[in-house]
Amino acid sequence: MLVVVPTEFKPAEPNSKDRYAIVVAQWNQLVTDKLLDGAITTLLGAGISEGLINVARVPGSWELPLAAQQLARSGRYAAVICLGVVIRGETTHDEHINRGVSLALGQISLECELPLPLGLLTVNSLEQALARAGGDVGNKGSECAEAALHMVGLLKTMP
Ligand code: DLZ
Repeated sequence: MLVVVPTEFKPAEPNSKDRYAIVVAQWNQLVTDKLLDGAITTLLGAGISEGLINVARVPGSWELPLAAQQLARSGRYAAVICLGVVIRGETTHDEHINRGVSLALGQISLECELPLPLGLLTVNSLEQALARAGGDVGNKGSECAEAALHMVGLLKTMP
């Protein structure tokens, strides 16, 4: 039997005054546009108005961290959602991009004390990417927006 009831931090409801940034890569735009749609739809569904959602398009996933860092440091945003798609090719470029971008975004998140959900699809094919952008495996852009809302709300309730 549970004798002690622990205090659990529950995410606060989304604040309709919070501003959200989305950085999205233009490489594989067929897919990243769907991720972007998913993220925006989820934020709108949570009561965040269109005017408080800012989008920055960068050339490729490699450029996500620099743009995300500038937005995060501005202090204007509750979270910066990062979206990109890296498809494995004949060389190991994908591994370098994936590792570098993931590490950099993680560092920015900790340094800026801001949620930076990682919506970087690291896939073997376009089919796998499409499946994760509104197909059989859901929409990772939408999931990132959910993660952003959750973390923003959770951090508000924690010391
Ligand atoms: C160069 C490159 C390659 C080969 N593949 C991808 C990819 O699959 N996904 C992606 O988002 N970006 C790719 N890029 C572009 C790099 O991210 C970057 O934009 C360029 O190297 C310029 O810095």
